[in-house]
Amino acid sequence: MSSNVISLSSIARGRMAPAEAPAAPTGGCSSTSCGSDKGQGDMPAHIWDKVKDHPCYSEEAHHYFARMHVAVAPACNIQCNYCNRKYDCANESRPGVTSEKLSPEQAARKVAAVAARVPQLSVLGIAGPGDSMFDWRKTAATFREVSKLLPDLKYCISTNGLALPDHLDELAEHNIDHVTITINMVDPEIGALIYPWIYFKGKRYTGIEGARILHERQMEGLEGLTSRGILTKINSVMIPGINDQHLIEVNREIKARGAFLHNVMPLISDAAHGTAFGLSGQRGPKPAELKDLQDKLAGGANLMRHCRQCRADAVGMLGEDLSQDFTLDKLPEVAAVFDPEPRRLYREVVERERADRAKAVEGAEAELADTVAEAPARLVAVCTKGGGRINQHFGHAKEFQIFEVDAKGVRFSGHRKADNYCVGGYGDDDKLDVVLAALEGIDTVFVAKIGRCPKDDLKKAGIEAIDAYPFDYIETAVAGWYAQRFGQVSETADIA
Ligand code: CLF
Ligand code: SF4
Repeated sequence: MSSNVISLSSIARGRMAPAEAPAAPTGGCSSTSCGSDKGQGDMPAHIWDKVKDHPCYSEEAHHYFARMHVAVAPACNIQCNYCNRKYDCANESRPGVTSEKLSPEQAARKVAAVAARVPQLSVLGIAGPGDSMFDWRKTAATFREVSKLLPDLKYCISTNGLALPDHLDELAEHNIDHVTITINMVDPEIGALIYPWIYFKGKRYTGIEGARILHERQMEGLEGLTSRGILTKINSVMIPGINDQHLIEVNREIKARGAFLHNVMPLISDAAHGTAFGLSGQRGPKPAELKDLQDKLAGGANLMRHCRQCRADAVGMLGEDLSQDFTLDKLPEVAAVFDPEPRRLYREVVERERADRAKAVEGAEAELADTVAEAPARLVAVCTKGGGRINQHFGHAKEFQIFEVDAKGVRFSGHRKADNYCVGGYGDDDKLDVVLAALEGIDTVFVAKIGRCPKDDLKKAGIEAIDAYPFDYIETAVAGWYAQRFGQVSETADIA
């Protein structure tokens, strides 16, 4: 292997998270698998080709590939009750962090700089901080500028859908084959509780009338995308007491109109964000409520469960953010020259790693097939920084990935954010409390390594930390552990 090949085995050994892996020295889902962790499955080849390197459209791809957003679209044509315009678009980014607004030319320079340092970069998304289609001129100009510099990126946009029907044909012209529409309702009466107003064709509409126009435009946009073969993901913000049960109907309607993926995201609500919902005390859902709803949606439109609600200027693998390394003041004045070699080499390594992991998953499933079919499903937490492996120290985990395991297999279930426990080499008791809250309802956590004190602290809280599978594939380790516990009828009798 040449010296500039990026080795995933180094990622596997936990030496670097995928997006930390340096570029080469040159400077540079049945209907299946979209959100699936099993790769292509029975997905048609032309669809797989579109999603296999997209970290949001393929759960498997998010172990290997990174996305970046450029904040070029500040204006918006609607008001959502979970948004404060001082902050980023809450549809596609968490509120509370202001982005640096960029011109299309600055955005292109930033993309070139990121691509030169992050060979995992596969997707450029425009997700605000307002609405990417209301601000269509800037969005289109950005894709135009970037395509001059980097020919191999996938393009992706996120929109509230109001302006979408006006630009359907232009999407294809710009090679944008992934579009996200945020659809929180298909019933304007519910919509009126979420959207106080919209601005459409030079006029402001409020209440049910505004919500009806938005709904009709969203459906028209979705149908237009489907008929053009553009993959569409639907984001829905789950708002307890307002649209939580209604999202089952939303899921049905979007599936009927050809949506590829449905991403149900928890409302983030805090009075400090100054949003209407935050100020009125509207709460977001608990992790268990979100999971219950997602479980009810199984069998409908395919679900995405690995969304990180990233910001409108996010850079890196999902779950990490390198945006502060690429602020305007740190960008070169002239765009970096595109060097395809590190990116090509990285993809070669990923293909080998994917094949290896697929074999490991098959082996894990075979092992689970020998376990007792009635054994209870278990949720476990995993510390990982990519590559589908248990390769992170407990103290460094800023989030836990959650997997569900039973005799049928090991399935990704979601993630839970937690402050990392270890600060400057020492555990921090306050942060341990945050970690324990994040692990609510989970009694087993897989780690590459853990100190004796936190291990004892977790034990006192009823959580077992397992460090017997460092750097193994998650599925192999979790299946091995589960098979050991539930492999014999006599053993399962006393284990809840
Ligand atoms: Fe960005 Fe969105 Fe494209 Fe992904 S994010 S525009 S589809 S490239 Fe991804 Fe981020 Fe979730 Fe969005 S994790 S908030 S789903
Ligand atoms: Fe805010 Fe986005 Fe809603 Fe516009 S569409 S109001 S920017 S959350």
